[in-house]
Amino acid sequence: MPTVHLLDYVAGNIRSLVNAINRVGYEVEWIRSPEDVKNAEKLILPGVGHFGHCLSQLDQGGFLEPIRQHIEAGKPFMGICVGLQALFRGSEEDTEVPGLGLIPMRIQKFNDSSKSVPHIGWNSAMNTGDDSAKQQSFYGLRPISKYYYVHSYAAPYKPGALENDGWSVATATYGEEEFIGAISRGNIFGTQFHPEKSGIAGLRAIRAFLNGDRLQSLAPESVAGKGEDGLTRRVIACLDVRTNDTGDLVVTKGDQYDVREKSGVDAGGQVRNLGKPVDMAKKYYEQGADEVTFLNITSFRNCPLADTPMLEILRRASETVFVPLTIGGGIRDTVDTDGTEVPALDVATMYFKSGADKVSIGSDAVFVAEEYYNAGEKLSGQTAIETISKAYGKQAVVVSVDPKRVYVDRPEDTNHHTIQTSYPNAAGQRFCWYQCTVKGGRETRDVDVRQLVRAVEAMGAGEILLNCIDKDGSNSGFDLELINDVKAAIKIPVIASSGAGVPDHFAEVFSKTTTDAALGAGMFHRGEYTVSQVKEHLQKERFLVRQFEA
Ligand code: 1PR
Repeated sequence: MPTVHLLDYVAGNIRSLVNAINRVGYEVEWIRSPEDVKNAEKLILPGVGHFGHCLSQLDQGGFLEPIRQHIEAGKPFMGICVGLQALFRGSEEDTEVPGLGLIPMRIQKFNDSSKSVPHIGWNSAMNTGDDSAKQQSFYGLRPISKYYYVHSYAAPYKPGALENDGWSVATATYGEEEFIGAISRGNIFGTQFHPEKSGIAGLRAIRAFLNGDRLQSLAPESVAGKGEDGLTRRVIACLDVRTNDTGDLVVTKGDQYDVREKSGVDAGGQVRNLGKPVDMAKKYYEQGADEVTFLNITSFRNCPLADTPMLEILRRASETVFVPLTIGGGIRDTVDTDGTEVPALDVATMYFKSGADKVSIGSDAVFVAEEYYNAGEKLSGQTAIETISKAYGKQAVVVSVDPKRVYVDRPEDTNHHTIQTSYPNAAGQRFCWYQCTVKGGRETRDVDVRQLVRAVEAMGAGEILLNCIDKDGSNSGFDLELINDVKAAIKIPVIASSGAGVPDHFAEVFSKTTTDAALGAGMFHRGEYTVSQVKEHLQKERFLVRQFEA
């Protein structure tokens, strides 16, 4: 197998990039010292987290100058995400830390006054320039394809500025802002998106870079059928995973979080077994799921952390699933079976190294939100959310919320934020608040969902996975009132979850709320609908979705 060199300094999910490189027929050799850069022919610089952190790490490790020399020598270089940003002069994210300065522009933060930031999801990389430039693609990028982005900072696009300097540029639009999605000149290729997480379209870009296929003519139908720019609606498949009564790790699914069978041969308390986690993740990827989430809904108390079965599930899933993987359950400060105290950051690191792109924090987020308010809304800097977000970037930290409705006669009857609901309870009460729960809904806490999401946003969470215990497994559609209430309270993206039963529920949640993504579980696991059917329906209803490329 031919080789490519990969810099080993980064935190984050490097495993998926290695898997993607292997998939297109190359082997990875690690760069562990600045000396190794000299031996590299093709070099990839991945980057996650903060611009300043990445660039300072590279600088302190003595890598910056060898990288500059590699590029100046005309050898193939690819920068991914912060790896692309490193090519610029600097970034608003850390004004003190300089970039490589090959591009005399600065990276800027997205404007969050009218849209969620970070920008998370599938967006375009469309060639700029005149009509003849648009007939060509660089490194296999296609106008009809979508690519996975996750970032708060980007290079704003200024027409002609880079093209006049010999660069090929592909852009994407987020809200009112057009930014650089990919650039290339001579031996340099940079992508703001993550090609290793962008399905077949991303693998095509990696293959083209490694094979040295810089420019290709686009097929006429690709040019004519130029895709629609902008962020797509994300459809996520969720796998609740736990050990069943015979000790096997299975995908299960509850009704209002109760996962035991109530009818059929297993009636009387067996855990519902809906399939094997890795096989099901692959199936949903092949159906066009934009992300796959695994929730470990029970903790593996008797198992040393390093052998947690979820790690193996992630390792195996990331070999075949080239879209983002989220893992939730048990992300908190932990005591291992031998008595060793393991901070949440180390637990998360194990998951990232095994192929996770994001970790999802449930119960621990509620406990730390309580402490945050008790301390007068002061950050401690020590919570799992803060430490993981600081090390890996906020896009890597999801907070999973498990709220349920508490009805009251009047808003004055509670200290919590209430909504007037169109769905009164049996007693006719027309107001409710959403109470946060922990331990898979087993225990309620004196925190409402608004308090929770505001606290975790302040701590550096990048996204909210918004479940709803009342709706879970009901097939009656999402809780639109809850979603609108949460969306109005925060800037970070929200994933609507719980209640999807038919494809039209996805169309409904996207038209009646401003949710950023929607998640389904039971309807997919029971084989009632496929992810592709949901996407076809969304497309029919004129929502922009990512087409699955075979
Ligand atoms: O508290 O950090 O260890 O995390 C535990 C995680 O496990 C949390 O994210 C919590 O939501 C989840 N969890 C715990 N118990 C259950 C359970 O079901 N008994 N599952 C559970 C949560 C809810 C969704 C589900 C949607 C969609 N599952 O993930 O997939 O409701 O379902 P539907 O489309 O079929 O309606 P920690």
